[in-house]
Amino acid sequence: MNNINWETIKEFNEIRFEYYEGIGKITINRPHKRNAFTPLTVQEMIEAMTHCRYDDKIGVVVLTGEGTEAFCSGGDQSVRGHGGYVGNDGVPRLNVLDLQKLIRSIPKPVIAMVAGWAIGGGHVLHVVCDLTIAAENAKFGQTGPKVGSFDGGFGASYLARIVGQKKAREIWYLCDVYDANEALQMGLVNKVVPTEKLEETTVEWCKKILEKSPIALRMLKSAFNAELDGQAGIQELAGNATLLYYLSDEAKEGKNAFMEKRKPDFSKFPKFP
Ligand code: S0N
Repeated sequence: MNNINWETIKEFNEIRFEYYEGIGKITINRPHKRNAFTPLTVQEMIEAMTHCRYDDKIGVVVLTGEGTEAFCSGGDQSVRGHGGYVGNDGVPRLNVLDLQKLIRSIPKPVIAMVAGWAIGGGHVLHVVCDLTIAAENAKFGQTGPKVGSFDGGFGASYLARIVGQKKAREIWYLCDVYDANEALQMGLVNKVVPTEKLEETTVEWCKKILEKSPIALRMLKSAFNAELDGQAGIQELAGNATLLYYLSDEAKEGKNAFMEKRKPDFSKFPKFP
């Protein structure tokens, strides 16, 4: 029984943004287009994801699509113009790349809750999430070489880290569709559940995560990222180390000494082996 009462955090045009017991849920709300995203959809997701980052009540984020037909079918081909996806301002852009980076850098776990199609840029969105829970009806794949595009960033390299080089090349070169169990076998999703249990299971997973230490989760996410993200990944991990250091008496002694116009005394702090 699904008796989860989501409360609206903020009204948007192309997404829904809701809250329930520590969980922020972002739902692409364009089911008539199989939840394809426009520049506005992405801009709204970036705003919601940024809210999740700064809202202390939110410990985990769920990204999903409205209905059971699709999680997301990628960029809305009807607004793809000369040089990107064209928004109401007439400017072509590919702002989904900013969203991908935000999903990876927000220091809270992001779970993709996938029913139906996760295809093209919509597939990459679930790939960059920390975890994916799939309904039995979920279908996964890339379409780029069929529709005149490709994602050579996380959509290629991070996908290859997840499923291996051979499989990632197969996914992109053949543009085949994989069902939920095939996705599970290749490590592309964490769990497959009956479609009617998808939200219930996702909330159960969120609750288990919410019981855990937020700083441990934060450090782990940045550690997983650092392994792949080079200098930017090290910066993220190091930023978290700095956060922890700021919390220590040793770091506070440096700041206090400066403010009190005296020499800092670090002699009492241990020099760990
Ligand atoms: C999703 C599919 C497989 C669903 O098939 P189904 O269930 O048979 O439904 P349809 O009748 O086909 O669709 C229902 C209605 O929805 C519209 N629609 C579906 N997907 C899109 C879409 N992506 N854009 C616009 N409209 C869409 C249909 O047209 C239909 O509308 P009506 O009823 O009016 O006819 C199937 O629909 C499908 O294959 N969709 C296209 C999937 C696709 O190719 N997506 C785009 C892939 N490219 C990107 O996502 C690029 C963006 C990107 O992320 C990126 C990132 C970094 C670097 C590069 C890129 C890049 O690739 O450019």
